[in-house]
Amino acid sequence: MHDALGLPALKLRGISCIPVEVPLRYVLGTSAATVRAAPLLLVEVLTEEGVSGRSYVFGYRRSGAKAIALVLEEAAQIVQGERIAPLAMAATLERRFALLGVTGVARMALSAFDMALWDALAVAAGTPLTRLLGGTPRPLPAYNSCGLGLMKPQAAADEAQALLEGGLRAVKLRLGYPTLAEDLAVTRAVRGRLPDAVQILVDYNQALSRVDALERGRALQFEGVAWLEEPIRHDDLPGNAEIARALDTPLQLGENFDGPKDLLRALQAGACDLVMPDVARIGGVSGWMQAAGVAQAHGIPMSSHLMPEVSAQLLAATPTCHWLEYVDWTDAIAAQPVKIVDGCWPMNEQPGTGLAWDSAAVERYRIA
Ligand code: SMN
Ligand code: MG
Repeated sequence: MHDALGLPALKLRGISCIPVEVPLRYVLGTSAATVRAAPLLLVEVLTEEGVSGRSYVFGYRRSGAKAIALVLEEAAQIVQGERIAPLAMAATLERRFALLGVTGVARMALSAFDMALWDALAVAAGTPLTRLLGGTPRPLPAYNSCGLGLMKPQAAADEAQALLEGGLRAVKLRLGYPTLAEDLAVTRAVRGRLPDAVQILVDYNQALSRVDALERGRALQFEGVAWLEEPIRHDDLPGNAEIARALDTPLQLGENFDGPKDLLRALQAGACDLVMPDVARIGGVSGWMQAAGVAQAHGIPMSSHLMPEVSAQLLAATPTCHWLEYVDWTDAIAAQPVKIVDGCWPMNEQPGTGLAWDSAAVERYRIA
């Protein structure tokens, strides 16, 4: 059976969830936690027609990946046998999970489900996901977000230089050292080592108080930094608005937006100049596209957070597309790791999101 667009009708048969923990090539020490290995949940939606749709999410902790799997398995049971329709399924599931609260782990589970459903539709249609969303596959400017955790200035400069492989033209530096002097020393060491044309983005992972953020932000304005990310608690919207108004450096928020409503609230509060939703928290592909409309209406550039494979498909259909956050975390399990070309994430005409795993590697890193 096909619908009016010629898309095959797909019926949900079930879901498979595999938690893995993949080693990271670059250890990432943030002001909140040190990440040495990434717990990921690999998701596959199965249909009666034999087409499958894939997604994955970063679980942050092993327990996170496993908890997301539990919720996801129950969610899939609720809509099992129904025709795949991401928006209709999201409406049903958000209602059924309303009392638990569609946030945190539950939000990530429903987002992962939505992403896999969209992948199945695009695979069945034989088209890249971005085309199904109205976009066109094209190389996307990416910044390297691997490594550059909290470390000594010299080590940071060395690592930053190595991170320009593939012609990448921007890197992300984590700050939030005990003192402003240390933040400045590391930023200057990295700035001094990289060509002027390479942008440095800095991320505090919510480490600062409002007062400290104003002081450190004012100092960093003269250090050649292209954005200041999450200086204080992400949900202190008046505080972020105050900092955004006080500084020339654009303020970036988004990885903690819980659904499109959070992006709207942040923009209505003037809390940031730039947004970078995480597809696994913003509500999957469906939530991302809704958020992209809100960002466009406010004239705000939109970047992505992690999961570059899926994010690339979405950014290519995002009117205010800005930067793709590149990480190499799935290289250890990908059937064909993606290589950056001339500073860009390459896109091709592969159907869906193009996610495909090396099954032996998945078994090697499986944690349950
Ligand atoms: C980040 C968050 C979580 C895990 C790794 C890195 C960071 C980012 O805040 O923006 O990439
Ligand atoms: Mg961040």
